[in-house]
Amino acid sequence: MWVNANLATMVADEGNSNAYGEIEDAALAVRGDRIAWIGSSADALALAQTQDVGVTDCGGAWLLPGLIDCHTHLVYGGSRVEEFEKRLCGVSYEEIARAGGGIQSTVNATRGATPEALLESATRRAHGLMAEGVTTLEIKSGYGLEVGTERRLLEVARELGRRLPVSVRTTYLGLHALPKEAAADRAGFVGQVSGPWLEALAGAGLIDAVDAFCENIAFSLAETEQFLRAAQRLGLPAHVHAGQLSDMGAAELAARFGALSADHLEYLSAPGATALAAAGTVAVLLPGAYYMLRQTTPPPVPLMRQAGVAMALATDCNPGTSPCTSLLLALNMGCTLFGLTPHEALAGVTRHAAQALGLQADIGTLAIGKRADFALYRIDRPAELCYNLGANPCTGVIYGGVARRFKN
Ligand code: DI6
Ligand code: FE
Repeated sequence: MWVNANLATMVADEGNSNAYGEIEDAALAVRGDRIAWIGSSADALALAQTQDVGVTDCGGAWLLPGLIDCHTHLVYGGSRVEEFEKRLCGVSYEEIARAGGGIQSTVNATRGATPEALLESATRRAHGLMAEGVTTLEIKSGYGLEVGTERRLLEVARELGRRLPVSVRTTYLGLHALPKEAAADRAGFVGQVSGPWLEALAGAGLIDAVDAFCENIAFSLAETEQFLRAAQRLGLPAHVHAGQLSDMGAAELAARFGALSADHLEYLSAPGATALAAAGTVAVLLPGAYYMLRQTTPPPVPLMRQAGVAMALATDCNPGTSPCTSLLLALNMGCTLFGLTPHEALAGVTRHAAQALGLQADIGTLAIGKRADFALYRIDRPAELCYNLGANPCTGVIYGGVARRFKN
């Protein structure tokens, strides 16, 4: 029993009078790995008199659902600090990518890395996220671009979920970039990704979903569709990197396949937004990449609001465009750069992030029956999680009902 807390349940309130689902002076009881009861602290203490329960005083902290980072490329080799320097000397992201730098340089470093080294660096990044209250993490492959290395990345991601108190969802980002050895045979590469490689990785139980980078510097609509169709035949849900640098209609394609999410969306038309809303596809906004690339066209948040698109926020943690291991920083940037309200931003790392992973029945809000993943913060009100710039007020993390870190 966790008493003397202020709850932000993040349960949707259409009337918006209590946008965070706030319950002050509240308590929450856990049985096994589930939330069993939510009520007032006074009722909880009375209940505790009659039953044999362990009581923990939260000291007036705010208690939120464990945060969910629903878009990361956490497992990779090497670093791209040199490219960062180049970009600041005036070379654009597209120019670097076309000259064989960018993603390809991380692919080389990743292919050369041992599983132990990949696990070690990914663990450090995961610890950064977890320190802020993240209890669920999506991890994409995509820096192998051949089946052996892609498998290694997915295995490392699964291993991370076994070793750390964090739930990991894996995504096979089969179409991320065309590797240099396939430069003369795009169709052959897309065929392998969509055929034998997908089947082998899915058969090994390594994939929860697939993803493709649909963009003029990456893969076309037709190529993306070929991959999504193959995934659909295997019953795998999809995410799509859509509208990061241009609007090619990737959002509409994602919606047509009933994708869990379409991600980035700096470039999105009104019909695209309508299609996402109708399909229940979540828009995952990634302000870290927008900021690092110094982009100037933010995603059309008012359009998405009007269309009724659910919006999530994530770090996009990757070495090239978002070396970010702070979901709290993404909250702040979602508000300051994209104009999200603090409530929208927080829903974006809880309820809507859960939906972006297809896990809304299990996590993302504080409600009876949901997994007992939650985080405690020393703050005065929920919006403070968006307001702070670089502070970490997280004082406790409870994962599956077990306190992994707690100080009251
Ligand atoms: N969009 C991105 O921002 C990252 N991948 C993607 O599809 C960039 C990945 C990289 O530059 O290493
Ligand atoms: Fe990404």
